[in-house]
Amino acid sequence: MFGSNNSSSLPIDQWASNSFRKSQILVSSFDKINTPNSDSFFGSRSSSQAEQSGLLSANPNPNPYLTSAAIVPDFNADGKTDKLWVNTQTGEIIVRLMDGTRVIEQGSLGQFDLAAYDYKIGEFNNDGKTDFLLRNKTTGENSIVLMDGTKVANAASLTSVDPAWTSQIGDFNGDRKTDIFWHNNQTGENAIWEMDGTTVVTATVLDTTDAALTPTIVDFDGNGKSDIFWRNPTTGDNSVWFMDGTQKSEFALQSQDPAWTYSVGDFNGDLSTDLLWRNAQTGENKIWTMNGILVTEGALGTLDSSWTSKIGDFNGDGKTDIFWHNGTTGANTAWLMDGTTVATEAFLPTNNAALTPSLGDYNGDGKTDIYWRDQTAGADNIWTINETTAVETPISDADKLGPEWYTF
Ligand SMILES: [Ca+2]
Ligand SMILES: [Ca+2]
Ligand SMILES: [Ca+2]
Ligand SMILES: [Ca+2]
Repeated sequence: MFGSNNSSSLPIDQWASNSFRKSQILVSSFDKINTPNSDSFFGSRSSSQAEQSGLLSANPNPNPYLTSAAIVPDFNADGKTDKLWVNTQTGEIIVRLMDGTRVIEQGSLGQFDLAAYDYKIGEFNNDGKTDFLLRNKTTGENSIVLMDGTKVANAASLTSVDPAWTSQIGDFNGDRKTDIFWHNNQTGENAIWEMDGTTVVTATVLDTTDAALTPTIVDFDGNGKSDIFWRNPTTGDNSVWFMDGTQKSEFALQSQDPAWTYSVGDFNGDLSTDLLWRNAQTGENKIWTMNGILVTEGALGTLDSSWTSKIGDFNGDGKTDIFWHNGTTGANTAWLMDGTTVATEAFLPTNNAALTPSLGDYNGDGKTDIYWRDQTAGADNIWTINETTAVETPISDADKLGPEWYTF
């Protein structure tokens, strides 16, 4: 299954399904893709590697975790986060290029059977523009779609992989081209495809893990090559595979009670992935800054379960900050982080609790902004953020999208 390199040219309208079923499954699965626990985090790009590649980001933020087109959608490589929208009635997916609070261009990727299709974003050819890995979860078919602005530059089908396998993206050999990590949730089997554009360069089977373990892509040693963090959510045991291409070195990490869940960021700005732990029962939060397998733990304030977190960088210093939104009251706050401590707490305005936030740097100034989606009325607005202040600008009437459209 993993041994062949079966790329072939594939017009975009062939992999677009003609089934237009409305699907709540889509919405929930896309939500899952966008929760911090399942975000794929890349090996970071050191400045020297970036200089060597000749592809310094157009965004001034020093931390690639929030500027890499492999992680944050940027289809035209201008350093400004772009937006993906999905129509849950027709299955159409569109790309909107953003410039601050304006939509500067829009393009359609076609219509998909939303119950079957799953996507991951990545950057498979190192041109600084976000690409897609599309997977049909029903048939196991996969394809790569290389983007150039709102246009498809190239698309190719890859070898099919049985639906029991799930994909995650990383860069295991540090060549700044997204690779694919495959994990079989039923058997614990694992594999890596090292990619070059639409070509699978190598397909390597890795050791099988206990099927109870869940993998997350990280870079705990900050060497620009993705690692795999393994957690047993039942026992609380943790371990890591440090990767060098498809070669692994396995180490145990300290365990953490199963009541705690985690998301990833880089809270001290050293380009090694750190973990934000949250205990939803007690509301406790804490951070592990990672240096290889060495953990520095720091406790943060307590927030009850009506609060959910997303990561950004609101002062543009390269240290990941934490945005908290209260889904019950509409209250918002941001913790500007310095390692394991909250350097500044920004008490942001309260808004309608029904609005859904999505984070990105839409004006490309290195500081994360917040897009507020009004799913009912379509009266969306953007908060352009600078440290602890937010300036609100409504999306123009011409760019309003109806309630069947979801963004992430
Ligand atoms: Ca852009
Ligand atoms: Ca790679
Ligand atoms: Ca770090
Ligand atoms: Ca910004």
